[in-house]
Amino acid sequence: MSVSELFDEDEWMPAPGAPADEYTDITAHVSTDGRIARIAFHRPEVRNAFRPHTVDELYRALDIARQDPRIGVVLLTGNGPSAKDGGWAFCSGGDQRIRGRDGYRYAGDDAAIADPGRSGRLHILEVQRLIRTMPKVVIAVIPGWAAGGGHSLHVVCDLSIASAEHGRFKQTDADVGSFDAGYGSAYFARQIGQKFAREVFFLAEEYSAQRAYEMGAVNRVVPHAELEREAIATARTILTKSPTAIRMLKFAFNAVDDGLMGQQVFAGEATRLAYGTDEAVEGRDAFLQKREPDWSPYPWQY
Ligand code: S0N
Repeated sequence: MSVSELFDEDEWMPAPGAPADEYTDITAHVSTDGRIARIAFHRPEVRNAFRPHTVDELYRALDIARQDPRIGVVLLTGNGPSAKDGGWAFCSGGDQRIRGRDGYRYAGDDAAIADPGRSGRLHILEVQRLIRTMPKVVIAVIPGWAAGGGHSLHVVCDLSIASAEHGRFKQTDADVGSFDAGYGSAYFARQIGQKFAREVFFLAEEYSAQRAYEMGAVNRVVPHAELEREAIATARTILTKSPTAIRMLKFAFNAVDDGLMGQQVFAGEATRLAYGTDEAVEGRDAFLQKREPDWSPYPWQY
């Protein structure tokens, strides 16, 4: 398998700033016109479970996409299928083989083991916050299992599109003694309602893509072979919209659940817009020119 069975080589090129061969646990591409990013877990033999190194790479690739002004949509997916058994996964959460008492150990990563400050980090939560606060639309493209922390990642993405045949959902946190007490659970309940969300966590049962759609947990269910084509088409529709309107809408949707952090992010965008007005320029110029500002051209509008 080069990248993934669903990967269309004609659509993608390696992401700038991070050549594909620099990554081991993920792949990162941009569309040939540079406007869509495709970032994928690349550990299909463990259902795309993430270890700390995976999370480091994921954060880096997402942050590169965040800073690229041409990119408006990020597709987050999982490569597959597994060469071992043909199974498909979006992501099965934290790699349980290297979980330690203090979080996640850097198994096999000598530099990190030598740096105690890096051990035991649960920095997948930093990835969740990056997805939440990046002014781009992030779409979870789910070709197989979304389980545990992988389920939480799809929850925090702006949209979710799942494979009809292989898309599977299961929140196993309580089976393995972990609990995503933030976006993965409380925000999930905002999406699908308290009863459904508690059922998903407390029973840890398996749900098909169709059932997840009926609960309101995914936006679209499409034939497996069509999954990435549909995701690209969805991204292209979003790219026809006003970038400013989309970013303000994303932060408006977030703000009500994100407390002061949500208000801060939204207000930062409002300030950026205000800086573009003559009124704000007058305030800046008055200070620099050591004079009183002249607000007379700017009425107290109602
Ligand atoms: C995904 C499941 C349901 C798939 O079942 P299936 O298809 O029967 O495949 P398996 O035979 O079970 O798996 C195939 C091979 O892959 C290995 N594997 C699968 N998942 C993992 C994993 N998470 N870690 C390590 N290995 C994994 C299998 O062992 C098997 O290997 P072989 O072939 O060698 O036997 C099923 O696999 C499953 O239930 N997986 C475990 C899901 C899980 O419990 N994940 C962890 C949940 N917790 C977290 O993710 C916490 C993450 C976190 O860091 C966090 C911290 C604080 C706050 C929030 C979070 C958060 O994000 O949640």
